[in-house]
Amino acid sequence: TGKEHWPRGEEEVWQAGLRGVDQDVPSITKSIVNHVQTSLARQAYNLDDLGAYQAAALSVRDNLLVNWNETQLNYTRKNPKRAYYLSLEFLMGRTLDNALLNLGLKEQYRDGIKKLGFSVEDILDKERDAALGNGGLGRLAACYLDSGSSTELPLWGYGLRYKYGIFQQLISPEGNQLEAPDPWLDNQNPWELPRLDVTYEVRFYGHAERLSDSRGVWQGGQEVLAVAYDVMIPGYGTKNTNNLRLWESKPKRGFDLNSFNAGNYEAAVASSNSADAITSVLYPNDHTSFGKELRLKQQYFWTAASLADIIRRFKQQGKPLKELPDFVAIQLNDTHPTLAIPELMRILLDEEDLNWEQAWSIVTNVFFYTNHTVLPEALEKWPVPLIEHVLPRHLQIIYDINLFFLQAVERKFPGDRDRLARMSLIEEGQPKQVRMAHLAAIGSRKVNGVAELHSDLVRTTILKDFVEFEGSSKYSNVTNGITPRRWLDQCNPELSDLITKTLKLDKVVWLKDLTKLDGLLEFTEDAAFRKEWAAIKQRNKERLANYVQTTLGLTVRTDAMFDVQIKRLHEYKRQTLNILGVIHRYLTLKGQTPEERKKANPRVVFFAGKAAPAYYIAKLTIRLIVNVARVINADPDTKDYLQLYFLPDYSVSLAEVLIPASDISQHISTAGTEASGTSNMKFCLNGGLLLGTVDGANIEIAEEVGESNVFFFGHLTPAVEDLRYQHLYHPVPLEEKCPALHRVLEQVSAGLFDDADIYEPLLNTIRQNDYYLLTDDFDSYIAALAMVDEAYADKDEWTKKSIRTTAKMGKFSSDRAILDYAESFWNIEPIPVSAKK
Ligand code: HBZ
Repeated sequence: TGKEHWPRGEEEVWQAGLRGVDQDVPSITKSIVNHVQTSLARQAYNLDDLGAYQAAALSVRDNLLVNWNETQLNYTRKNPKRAYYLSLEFLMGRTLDNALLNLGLKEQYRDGIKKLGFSVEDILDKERDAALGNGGLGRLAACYLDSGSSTELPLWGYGLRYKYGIFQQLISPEGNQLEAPDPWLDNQNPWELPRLDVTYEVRFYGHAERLSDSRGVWQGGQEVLAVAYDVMIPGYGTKNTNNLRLWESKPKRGFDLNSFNAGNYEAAVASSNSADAITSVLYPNDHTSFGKELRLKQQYFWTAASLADIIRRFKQQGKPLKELPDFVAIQLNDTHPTLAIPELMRILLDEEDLNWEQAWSIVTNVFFYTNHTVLPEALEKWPVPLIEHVLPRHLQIIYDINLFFLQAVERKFPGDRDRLARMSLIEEGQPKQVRMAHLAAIGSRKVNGVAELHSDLVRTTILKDFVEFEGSSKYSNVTNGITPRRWLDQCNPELSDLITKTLKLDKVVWLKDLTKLDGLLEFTEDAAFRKEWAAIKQRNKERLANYVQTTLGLTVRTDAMFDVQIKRLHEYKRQTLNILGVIHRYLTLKGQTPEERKKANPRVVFFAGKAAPAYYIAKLTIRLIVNVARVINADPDTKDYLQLYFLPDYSVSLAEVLIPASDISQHISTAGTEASGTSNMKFCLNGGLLLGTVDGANIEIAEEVGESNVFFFGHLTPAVEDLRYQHLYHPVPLEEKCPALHRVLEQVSAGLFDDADIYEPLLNTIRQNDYYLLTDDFDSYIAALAMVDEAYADKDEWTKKSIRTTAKMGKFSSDRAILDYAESFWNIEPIPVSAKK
């Protein structure tokens, strides 16, 4: 009857009070003005761009909430199986522009904002990035949420509401990276809805007792409150608007009343502070695991609150817990949420009274684990004594899981003690450590890597024993994807319009079925189309040059090739190879006569990226880039042919300016080290060509766009192990092995760019064991750069390559990736909000 949803009052009165989504300019301006008047308590005469941004954002949020409410009500009515994406990072960037595009209200808002005396571009620029992530892993989570809503899947995200996101990067005059806090919430955040009534208590420390073989009880210690903040995730071209629930920690009220009563006010306040501390800051380390207690508390706090919320929602249906896997799928984004596995066991055993087999069968059908790296130093391990101290009951459960698991391994491989030691959840040592990837793998229904090569490496290296034990069907691949809404339509509106016009399709159609881009292929031979295509690239280069001019006061020439490498600074990503290549080019130019130089292809090289604050070698690489830039940009002999910029404080918003402006981008990790890479996809989608190694998703991009449209170089994955062995046991002096690189290092050592000696620790990583194979790949890298120059010399042919590249990027939409997770892993279906039941 529908009546059950109107439990009180008169339905008509309720209906009359409900608002819909604003559609026309007058309702939009009215809503903005209302927010200026009441939410901001300001007036037309004293409203600045920031105020206008806030009022516009609040009005957009009202519209999002209409759809969000309808979506959630629809889910509650239909009770479908739902999926939850647990990620410690969501690198969302800005929201306003994206929300307008997804709602299809960009033009109406542009007009309305203009009528109010503001420009939409100016106010979009007032928004701070929500930078709750380090890099690829966090941005992937954000793309997946966009795709989940756009494909109408019942998919929620769960994460933490960090008070401070990734640090702000400053560059000192000497070229050193400095870190400043990112107080992104200081101007209020219109995109979140505090749910102060949705709270859970999360326990730490205390003591655990065993009550029987499998049951236990955990008491005492400290209890902290988790408070929900909801962020609306609008789909593109649909009303479906999913939820991202972020938890904030706060002290449980009255929790330390004893201290207050005893007159110990300060101690009581101090322990309150420690509850707040849990969600105060995002850890800025990618690809390292280093056992900090506060990080462990973040992980448990978030998984415990999220699971409690998921189970409460499931229980509202009144179904028995054994049906949990029929209604809930939980994706673990890397091992960071792995404590969810023992936590769900604890709930089922200790609170719900299930036996071990029942509980383990539920757990292993609910969880799915995505691995994002095979680098040994990045695999998470937690010291046993630390877990014992913070989560004593969970340690007991982990030991029990391990016991049953190793017994099963022993049955299949009797007497193979080495295998047991390799597979154990516990690594022997001082102290013993829990191997989180092993726990995630055995506790999950499926395990996947993020590109074909990477998933193969997962199966054949880090989880080889597990594949042998459990069979290979559990170990799978889902190649990453990116959302074409943000990474084409939003960041490159002119190209998006040209594509729409050329394909003669509604843009909603191709943005939701990106393989439609294929239709551009037939226009590669159309000279007028190529001209428009190239002109858009040129204007995007000018937009970037403008940005550099206004933010850094530097003048970038826009008639040169734009060569871009933007990503976290890491030895495996080999920014060092790139900067040494730049120096090589500089030295070559310096050695030429002015006449010879005129033949050079002018190049502007851009770097951007942050280094983990304690990663000394990565910070030294930044310093080298900055100082090389200082010298070569000032050199009158070469500055017409080579310019170099390090753009500080890389972010999602800066990426949106850089990516559409690139002619060539570099993805040059040592083969076998970059799990996938996703910026490679973004550049290619925007018609930038790729210079890279045969690694990660570069391989699949080349399969799609054709090897003639990418520039590959370097050794292949199977050679890497041997080469490293050679370095250790049969080293060849650098001047023999790679004279060109030797010459470059000599110049750096001699102090051509900075104080002599300052870069010795960095250069020694290459001279000594050269783990990332720069000495093996340098010559082929330089050769590949020369091929790029040669290809770029024929502008028209280059434009054809650019068009062909964009045309063949359909596979890399995150819609394809999320639908693959939905169908092959989660077994969930689209639940369109518009369709009546
Ligand atoms: O995940 C990246 C991979 O390096 C990249 O190849 C892949 O495309 C991307 C998405 O699958 N991994 C990360 O970005 N990892 C982190 O940022 C990270 C953060 C905290 C950690 C460990 C890793 O504790």
